[in-house]
Amino acid sequence: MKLLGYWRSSAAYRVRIAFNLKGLDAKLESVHLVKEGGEQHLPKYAALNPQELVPT
Ligand SMILES: N[C@@H](CCC(=O)N[C@@H](CS)C(=O)NCC(=O)O)C(=O)O
Repeated sequence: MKLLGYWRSSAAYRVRIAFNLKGLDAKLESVHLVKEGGEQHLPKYAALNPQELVPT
């Protein structure tokens, strides 16, 4: 399982807390929300999450 998020994202942080409580292991991948206008708006990411928000 993969979790795409950003270290400053409270929404992604809440998912990491839930995964820990459930004992689930996820590979974390960073989506930089600021760099180059936000990697969440890149077509590659938008294809995974059309809301263009983290986490996915
Ligand atoms: N309701 C959404 C909220 C997600 C959300 O707001 N994520 C913020 C970071 S905490 C985000 O991706 N912001 C990027 C942007 O607004 O472009 C969820 O819980 O998944």
